[in-house]
Amino acid sequence: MAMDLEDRYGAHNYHPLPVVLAKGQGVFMWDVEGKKYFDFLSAYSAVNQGHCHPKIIQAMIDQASTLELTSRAFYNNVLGVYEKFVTEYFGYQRVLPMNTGAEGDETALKLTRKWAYKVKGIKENQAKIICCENNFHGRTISVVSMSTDPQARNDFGPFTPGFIIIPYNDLKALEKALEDPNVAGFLVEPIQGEAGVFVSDEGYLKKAYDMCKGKNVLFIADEVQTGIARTGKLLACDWEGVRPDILILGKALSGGLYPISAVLADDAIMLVIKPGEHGSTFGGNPIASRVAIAALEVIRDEKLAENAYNMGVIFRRELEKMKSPMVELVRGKGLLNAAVIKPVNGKTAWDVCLKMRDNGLLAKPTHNHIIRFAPPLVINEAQVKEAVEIIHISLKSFE
Ligand code: IF1
Repeated sequence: MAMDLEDRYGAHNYHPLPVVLAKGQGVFMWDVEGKKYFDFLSAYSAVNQGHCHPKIIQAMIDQASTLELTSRAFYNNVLGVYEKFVTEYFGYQRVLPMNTGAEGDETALKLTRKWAYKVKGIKENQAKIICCENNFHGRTISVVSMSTDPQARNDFGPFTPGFIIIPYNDLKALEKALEDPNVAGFLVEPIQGEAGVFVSDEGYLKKAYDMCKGKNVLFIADEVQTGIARTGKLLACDWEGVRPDILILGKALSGGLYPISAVLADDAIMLVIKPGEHGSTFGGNPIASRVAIAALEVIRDEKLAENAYNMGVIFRRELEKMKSPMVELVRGKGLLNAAVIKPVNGKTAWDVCLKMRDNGLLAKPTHNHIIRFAPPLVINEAQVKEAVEIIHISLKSFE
């Protein structure tokens, strides 16, 4: 019924796994028939704090019934409190609040270009931004202009110019691209999510950062998916002690309740944008502000970065112990993991996901042969082991 309705009345821009969900709590979701599942997608890492976290829900209810939206035409009594909180939390001087991750990336691109002209002294319309092959930064025209994925890009041209695309995890290519004096920024995902949880070599981010500094180029990190404790540190860049010049956050900044994104930077960068030059009706609204504070408090109070690290170690170890002929490789950091699936008897990652669904665990394939495993960060050891058992039984059924 729900599937028919979506199929009949919705645009066909998705191909969901056939399961109709009706309820979520912590690491679990339930379908319309009451069947319980482990959530191993976490809404693409938006639900790091677990489904329906009571503290975040309460913040939302309180604010929604007090003051929901003022627009930025006026001040409200919550936004400033959030701005102080979030900047101190991540160690930046300023924040620019938006809604979706793609908007966060767009904001970072605009900020970088403005900075190029106002501060770096690049000639009008000449600024370039380096990005990486197989990136995923969202769905807007400018963002897909950076994409190398035909599905994301094809037939959406003409594209926004001004991007240099280099291979990910390739410092030589970066060095060469940085020779262009019109380069203003380097935009990178610390771990490439859509590409199939592709973890860069140790030291890549730090060296890339240093190379950017050497050329007065902004290092811009898209931590929309990797940020907020997912990889076992608050930010994935923390693994290499890199502090991005511009930091983009989204998804779990709200714990999944609401689209909230943020761009963080210091004065010298952020203040190049003046009143009227950028914004959003809903960005930084009172509900979002309160929800984001609560969501970040939960991350800190429940030590979710630490838990993500510990549970990730156990998860990868247990998955590798299975020695399934269908699992070619397990990779990831913290609780952002993927298994590369080798088809057996014509059965692909999609079939494995259907089988896992039948056995009570929800995950989604990416690129036909990779399954992403990213449960909410509140998962405990017994639950990790139970989930791995479900994965094990599911894989075994194809042998
Ligand atoms: C979809 C993947 C995940 C992102 C990074 C920005 C955005 C995303 C690093 C844009 C969004 C999503 C959106 C989701 C699928 C998804 C995804 F499979 F494509 F790769 F998470 F892994 N930067 N990622 O990962 O954020 O505008 O969507 O809020 O359905 O398109 P958004």
